[in-house]
Amino acid sequence: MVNTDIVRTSCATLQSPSPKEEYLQRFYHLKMRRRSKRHADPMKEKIRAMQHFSNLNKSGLLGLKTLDVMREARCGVPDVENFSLYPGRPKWKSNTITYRIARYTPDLSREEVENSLRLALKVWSEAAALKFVQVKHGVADINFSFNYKAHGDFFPFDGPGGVLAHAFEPGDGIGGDVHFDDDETWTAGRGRPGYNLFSVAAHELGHSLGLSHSRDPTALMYPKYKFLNPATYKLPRDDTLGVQALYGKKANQQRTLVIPYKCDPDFSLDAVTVLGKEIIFFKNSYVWVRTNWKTYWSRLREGPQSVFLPGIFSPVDAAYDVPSKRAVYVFTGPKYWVVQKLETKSYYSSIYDFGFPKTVKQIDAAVHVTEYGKTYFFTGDYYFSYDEKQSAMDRGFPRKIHRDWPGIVGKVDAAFELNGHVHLFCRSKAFIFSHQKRRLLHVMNANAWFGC
Ligand code: 2NI
Ligand code: ZN
Ligand code: CA
Ligand code: ZN
Repeated sequence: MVNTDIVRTSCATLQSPSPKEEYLQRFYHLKMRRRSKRHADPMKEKIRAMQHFSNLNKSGLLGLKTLDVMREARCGVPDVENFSLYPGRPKWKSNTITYRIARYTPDLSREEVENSLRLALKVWSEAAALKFVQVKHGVADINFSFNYKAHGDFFPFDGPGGVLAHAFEPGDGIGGDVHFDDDETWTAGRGRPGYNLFSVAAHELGHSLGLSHSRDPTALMYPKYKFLNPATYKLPRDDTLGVQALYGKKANQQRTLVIPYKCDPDFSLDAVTVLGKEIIFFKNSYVWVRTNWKTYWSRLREGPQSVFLPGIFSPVDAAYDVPSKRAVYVFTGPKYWVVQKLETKSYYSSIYDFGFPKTVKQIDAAVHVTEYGKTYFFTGDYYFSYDEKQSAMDRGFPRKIHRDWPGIVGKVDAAFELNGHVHLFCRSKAFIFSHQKRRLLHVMNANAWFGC
């Protein structure tokens, strides 16, 4: 949620350093979130978001560099990613979501309100694995209501114009609810003065589902009103990617899972990572897991990737873990996910956070070498060295892979480290290097780990 008057401001220079809160409120929607115990320090979170956007170290603390950026001349449009989710990725636990129309507007008939809202819901349920069920009594996840001025939350409406509506991110109580400003004139068609209810409701529902504003001007979640024709409107690509990141694709859009045949002589991998005592192997959204019980390796466990990494639907390109950060980084295309504790909290961001040039579109393989605190990223014929402590790329990179990793021809599919040995997977082979000696020790079949 954001005030339209903020969005409408044109570029302006902040001359004297304004109070920090004001800056964060203005550009990072500080205060605009539902009050919740989970997000104990909204200020810190907003500082992090701002640091993320400005490519600063995401400490959540106000350092000199951060303060400098805040003082810089800038435009009145909030910084938002193309599509963007709320911090902590709040979402509904079930893909079936209930809604209720709690208060109607005198501007339209009940039928017009219900039709407009139903069509707005359909925009989202056609784009992702979601189902909406209307309830007429009792508790619903999403409550729609028309209100004016102060109406019981901390965001009073402002009379005609300005803010048209607002909505709360998924959660209990007021979470997910959509409020329309009844000082506006609501319409069910076009032409007449006023705002089209379908268009505003479709946008607000994005917030109710867990999407915040997008900076893609063609997106529904772009914070500028436009009339949308309910008969022909289809959710734009940016918003579709956003809602699918939370709820997955509709069943008929999912690729049917083909379990790769692990003992195929041509078997290759997409990604491998170590996680605590386990090694996780990825191929076509399917995983195999081996556990090390000090003296022996457990029997192989396997299953669809979504069982191990809920919410990550795309095939994994690369993955690595940093034991000191208790985190696994999972790469799919230009995005990466940080998985903090398997099954629980994970969030994602852009690979350009790491400092990759824009020519890099995806990562082929990644491995963290604990002893040196370095992570190597392989992409095409090149590799990068990233310093986890400094959160920065090392100088002198990228370098050609074959110059430093003798024996490797072409790209690396997957990589992991175990007991000081770096394993690089290329097509059907695994190359094992001594990291210290920078020497190739031996080569084996990629599926040797599977007992083939
Ligand atoms: C704009 C402003 C608004 C509510 C909805 C919109 C909107 C944005 C994009 C489309 C349609 C409607 C499209 N396509 O209310 C003003 C408060 N703001 C800025 C919000 O974003 N509320 O969610
Ligand atoms: Zn909005
Ligand atoms: Ca208003
Ligand atoms: Zn409200």
